[in-house]
Amino acid sequence: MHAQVGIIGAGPAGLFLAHLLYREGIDCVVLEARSRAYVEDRVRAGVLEQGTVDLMAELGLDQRLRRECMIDEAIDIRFGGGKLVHVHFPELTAGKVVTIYGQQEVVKDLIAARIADGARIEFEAEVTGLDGLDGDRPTIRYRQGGTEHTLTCDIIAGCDGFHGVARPAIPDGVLTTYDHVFPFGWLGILSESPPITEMTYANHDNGFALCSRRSPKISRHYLQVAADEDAANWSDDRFWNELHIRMNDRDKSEIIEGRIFQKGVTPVRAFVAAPMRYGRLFLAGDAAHIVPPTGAKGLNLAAADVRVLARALTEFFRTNSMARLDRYSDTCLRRVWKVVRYSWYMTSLLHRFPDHTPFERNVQLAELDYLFSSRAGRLTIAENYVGLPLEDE
Ligand code: FAS
Ligand code: PHB
Repeated sequence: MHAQVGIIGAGPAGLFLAHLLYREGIDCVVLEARSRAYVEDRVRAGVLEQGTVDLMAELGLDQRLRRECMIDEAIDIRFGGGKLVHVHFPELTAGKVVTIYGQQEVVKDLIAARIADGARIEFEAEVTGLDGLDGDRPTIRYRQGGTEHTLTCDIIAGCDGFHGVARPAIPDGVLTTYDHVFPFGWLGILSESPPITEMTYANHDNGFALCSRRSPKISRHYLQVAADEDAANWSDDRFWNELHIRMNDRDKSEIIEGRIFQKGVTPVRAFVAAPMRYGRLFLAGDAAHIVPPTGAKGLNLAAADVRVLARALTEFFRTNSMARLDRYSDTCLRRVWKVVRYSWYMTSLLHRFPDHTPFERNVQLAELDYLFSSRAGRLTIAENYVGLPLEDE
């Protein structure tokens, strides 16, 4: 089998790229290790920047999103036993907002459209190896239905996430990796309960908490836990009681509890691999970088990467010029590092660090107090939260 572009992974990066290339008449195949049901049920991100919503609209895939999404105009940050920083996006960013629409819903919409287009997407097709990356005819080896297959390509897009095979296929000595593992994790739940008014973060002596949402009837809440925490150690009651405490809702008058139907621990980590390219292999999304979930940026950064990659691939297939492809990694990494910085800042601001000295704890609380009293400080958070402008690559 041959394709102009072989895309490894049917997550947001791979699926957005497939649609962008299809729109330009570029032949691509998506190879996904898991089943369709598995990838569509995977609960992850929930906050979409305007740029990501615009991408769904450009692709003509935003109908359900428009019907079912929620619009968030602000976040609240609670700290110091009763203080609250309110960051109002439209006031600070000339009208910008963020959109709440679960990553699994984005994936469902993108997969359904890909299949409706009759475009090639192979599920339960696990890529086992990449060859000839430094030539002009790289190949992808994959296993599907108990049979080994080979796909020859002009270009390979490694959109296979942090644990994929693309990044490891790059020879030793080529990549520089930057890794920062935070000393805690996030215990996340989905519950059948209405969310509180605002997307609300808390820096409490017991630890970080976040009250988010997926719809007017579904809440997404998180608690900071130990990095190696087992979700089984947290009964529903234990989770709710701790959330009330950390959100300064001890009388339980604000946060409404409900049936918890998903519970899991996510590591909090920042990781960058540079360059995001080797020969005919281009990395995008989590295959190249991980940002701490605090900034709600992972999915949005993946979408930004593939916008740049699709534009470069379109130039390549139309003119045979590799100029944009040669700039791909540098262009993406400029945005990646700014998003890593912002996500690191929000993580450092909002979590309790086990090894913090009293001095460091007071500096952290002073930062929150500064935001409480500084419009400029709140503007910094707002302009990053809604999404930095896409550079003209
Ligand atoms: P993905 O990991 O989504 O997709 C990669 C795909 O490649 C997967 O479907 C995988 O099955 C497939 N694959 C892997 N190896 C393969 C192989 N050998 N062959 C074929 N296919 C292969 N981000 C936020 O912004 N907010 C959040 O709250 C948030 N929560 C998260 C919670 C969890 C548990 C995790 C793991 C991540 C979370 N993220 C969050 C980040 C997440 O949203 C990612 O940034 C986003 O999924 C990135 O998309 P992709 O780069 O497409 O990678
Ligand atoms: C989420 O709803 O998953 C979410 C919201 C805000 C964040 C992180 C995650 O900062």
